[in-house]
Amino acid sequence: MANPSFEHHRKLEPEMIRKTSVALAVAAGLFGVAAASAPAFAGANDGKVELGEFVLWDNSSYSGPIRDLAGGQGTGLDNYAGNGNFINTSTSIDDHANSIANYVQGYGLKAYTGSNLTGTAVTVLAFGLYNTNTSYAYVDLGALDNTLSSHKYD
Ligand SMILES: [Ca+2]
Ligand SMILES: [Ca+2]
Repeated sequence: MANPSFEHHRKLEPEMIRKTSVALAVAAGLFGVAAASAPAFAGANDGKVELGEFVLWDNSSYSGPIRDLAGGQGTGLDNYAGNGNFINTSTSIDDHANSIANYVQGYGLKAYTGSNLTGTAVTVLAFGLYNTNTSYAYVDLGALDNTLSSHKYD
């Protein structure tokens, strides 16, 4: 059942989504050789948004301090409390995310307001997917701003 609190707050930004896709395609084309020789998951927790990551921002509109987590089934953080801060800040990711995006292709997740996958859940689709009520990216979390505390991939 759709969470009515998101109906009026969620705003898809297809223009940004297209730009991101183009940027990734261009980077892959220009730096394909270098990328191919890099470790597969070297990019997590480096503050750069990359495919294969679940990304949290302190502020809405994908702005402010960022934390890029390893994504996919069986990986990534389940509980945010005690598991670090936004990159180069002293702000815990726990209860501070205002925008989120899943850059993992083929796998969605649920993010929860409580630790250990409790409380109210936000459904986050696999990278690039969105429909009327859910998306792979949320420009803000409405009533759930600054509340997320855990997540798990489907
Ligand atoms: Ca990264
Ligand atoms: Ca915040």
